Amino acid sequence: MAVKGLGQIDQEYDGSNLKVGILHARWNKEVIDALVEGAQKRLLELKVKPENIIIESVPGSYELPFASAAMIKKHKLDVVIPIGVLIKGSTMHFEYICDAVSKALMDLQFKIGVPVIFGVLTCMTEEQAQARAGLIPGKMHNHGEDWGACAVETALKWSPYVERKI
Ligand code: RBF
Repeated sequence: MAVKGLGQIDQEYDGSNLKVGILHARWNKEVIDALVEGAQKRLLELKVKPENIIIESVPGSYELPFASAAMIKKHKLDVVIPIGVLIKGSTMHFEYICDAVSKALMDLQFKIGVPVIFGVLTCMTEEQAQARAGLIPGKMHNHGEDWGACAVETALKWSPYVERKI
């Protein structure tokens, strides 16, 4: 039994009244595609309607915070899942982007009053990223699935705007 990870959710949530955004970066596309697919799969399992899952993209992870804010407003989302894959290179770029993006996504929730899930992998190697997207058989599961589950639970329990729609 694994100690790390999301573990069982405390109930099967019904996301049929939710509008959910998935905003993904396009850097490290193989891993991104698997994570987006995992998030989408879990949202559908938790009854989010296909027409209420809006998927858009940005070039890189650095663009995620600003575009997340715009996407929430544009589509009146209940929750957004920004998805990015950052892999350490030979310069300090990685550290600056990881730091700026994680802080901006955290801050955005308080500014905008809508939950923002942290769907950003910050990996030292390509293999770490592939493993966390479920792309290496027998290693780890697809973290995109966890982000889908987090989005539904957090929006239903905590999003201030959800009740109006039910
Ligand atoms: N974006 C990512 O989403 N993941 C990366 O691993 C990544 N690495 C980058 C490395 C360098 C040297 C540069 C210049 C950009 C990188 N970006 C990466 C793109 C970045 O998030 C952003 O799109 C650009 O810096 C333009 O604002």
